[in-house]
Amino acid sequence: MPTALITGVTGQDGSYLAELLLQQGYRVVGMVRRTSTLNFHRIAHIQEQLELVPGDLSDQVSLIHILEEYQPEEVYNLAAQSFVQTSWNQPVFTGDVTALGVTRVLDAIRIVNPRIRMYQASSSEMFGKVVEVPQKETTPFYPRSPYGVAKVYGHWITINYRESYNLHASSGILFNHESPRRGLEFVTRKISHQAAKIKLGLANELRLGNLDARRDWGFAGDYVRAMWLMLQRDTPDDYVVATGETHSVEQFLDVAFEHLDLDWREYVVQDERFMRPAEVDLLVGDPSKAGRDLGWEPTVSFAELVRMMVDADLQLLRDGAIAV
Ligand code: NAP
Ligand code: F7E
Repeated sequence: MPTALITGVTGQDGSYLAELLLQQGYRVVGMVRRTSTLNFHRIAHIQEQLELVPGDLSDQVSLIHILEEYQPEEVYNLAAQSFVQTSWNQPVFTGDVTALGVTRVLDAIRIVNPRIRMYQASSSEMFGKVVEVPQKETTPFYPRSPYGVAKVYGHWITINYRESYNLHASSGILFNHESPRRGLEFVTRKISHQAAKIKLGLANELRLGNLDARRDWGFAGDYVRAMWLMLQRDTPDDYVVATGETHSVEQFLDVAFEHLDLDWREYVVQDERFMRPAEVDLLVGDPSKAGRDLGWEPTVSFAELVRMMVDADLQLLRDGAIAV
């Protein structure tokens, strides 16, 4: 039975990837950081099948110890300070975890067992102020936030360790991917959750920033499959993972509110607090390399994704569960 280590197992992607690896027969070790309140809600349904181990991307020693103790064949580095807006408030912390954290993981692999295969969670935010449409693996980066800059560092240090030490390290340049497990601060979940509250009479407005931003939004459950496929290849490489379609925040609102027989224009209030110091206006990926080499393709359309999220939030609220 192969062993996989997931950093960021309590996050959106970590939970879907853990499910996938368990289905594939892996022993799944999840690294979790110590928090004063438990935050295992996304993995509660599979917690019994996981081995959770304390560690932190800012703590090199913890990474080395985990690799020595569990001897994984595969490491999926999903942990990061992943919220773009917060990266302006905490730029140094974001750099430490999201950028240098990658070096710590790579170096732990180099020291403990350089045969371990590693996945790095790169991001379409690296393209930022895009210089080419659609964006592909060869498109130059122009990050527009401390988060984007940190991810560019993580991307290049992964390539550097691959070339310097011959590590089997691959980066997935993943475009935005969402699900009912998305954090409430991201725009898609913020919309689906607040729209559901409005429908149920629990709220009467939705405060948002820039409605014109366009993103290539896919379903997280599809995207974790691409991560796994990358590590099954003989040769490590980098892949864009995207749907190839772009939609604006306004179009997301259209589908979400229409699904609830509501008109978002009656509820949405534009709020300066949610505008960013520098915006990424348009992202759309070209996933043809992932299709060709990995046989990967998305299975959930934009409209299906929006409706899935709205339905899940309606259910959550009707059940009286606390949204997290
Ligand atoms: P997420 O829901 O924010 O999860 C982030 C995970 O990282 C959480 O488990 C978090 O733990 C953990 N973490 C944060 N700081 C840590 C630290 N110092 N040490 C150890 N763990 C730490 O993010 P996601 O959406 O699943 O994304 C997964 C990865 O893909 C991230 O690296 C993200 O930047 C990247 N990415 C995401 C997207 C997307 O659209 N979702 C697209 C491209 C790339 P806590 O639960 O304790 O906070
Ligand atoms: O913003 C606009 C906002 O925070 C999307 C992360 O997973 O994907 C994610 O980063 C767009 C931006 O995601 C609000 O200005 C308008 O243009 O949902 P988001 P993101 O910044 O694209 C990438 C690929 C990652 O790698 C990241 O880890 O929506 N927007 N009004 C708003 N955004 C938020 N959050 N809140 C608003 O009220």
